[in-house]
Amino acid sequence: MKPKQSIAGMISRREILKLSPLILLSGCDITPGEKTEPLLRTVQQFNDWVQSKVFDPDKLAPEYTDADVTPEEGFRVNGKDAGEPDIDVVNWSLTIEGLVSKPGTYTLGQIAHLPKRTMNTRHCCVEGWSMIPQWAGTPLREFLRFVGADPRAKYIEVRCADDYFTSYDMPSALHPQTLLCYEAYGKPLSISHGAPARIVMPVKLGYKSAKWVHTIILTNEKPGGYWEDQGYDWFAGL
Ligand SMILES: Nc1nc2c(c(=O)[nH]1)N[C@H]1C(S)=C(S)[C@@H](COP(=O)(O)O)O[C@H]1N2
Ligand SMILES: [Mo]
Repeated sequence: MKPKQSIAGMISRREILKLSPLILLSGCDITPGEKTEPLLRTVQQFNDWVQSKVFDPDKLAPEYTDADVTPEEGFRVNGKDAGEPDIDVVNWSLTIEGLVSKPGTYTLGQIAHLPKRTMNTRHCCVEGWSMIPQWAGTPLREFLRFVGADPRAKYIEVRCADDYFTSYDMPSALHPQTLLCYEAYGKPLSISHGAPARIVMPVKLGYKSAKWVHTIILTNEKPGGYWEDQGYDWFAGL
């Protein structure tokens, strides 16, 4: 990915990220333990804060032509578990809770009636590989408007059928390319890729694109995530 300019426009974002806890730990020769936990948290919070300042809500991730799309055989599956959770695609519904005026459950039919966006964007896994699938779904912001989400809520948490979870800052959730995705390659999402609906967020690392989403919660208290709680970057912007 192309390095973004920092606030000052003088040092690249990568350099800011060099302030990551591991480097700091080795540099200061502190062994991880109970005492370093608050330090790690402080550095992570600083890192999230910097990234949220650098984030431009109007800047789109690159979109590619159909000729650039990764052939379907190359549409890789990845996840914390080897298999897939049991999903009842037919009776599935999405629950929305927290700071919304119309909390409750919503069917895939209702979601599919909202405006649809198709996009060829790159999915970047933190493990060092990427691909360009063709995604389609409703922009998450359309769904959030539909359910009367409070735009002043600071965070959004998503929970998944495999007990995975992650969370986002509101500006990233409202980004035009953040999808509540239910199709890939012009077909309903397969179970292995997160059917019936997942998040796709090309402005963030792949672990933010949660599969098998069943609940969305709007909150002002910063939630964590499956990988984030193990020390992975919370903001995870590209
Ligand atoms: N529910 C759930 N979502 C998840 C994961 C997971 O383990 N569980 N793994 C993440 C990671 S690390 C990646 S790279 C992508 C992989 O999506 P794909 O299988 O469609 O390629 O899903 C993300 N979303
Ligand atoms: Mo990933």
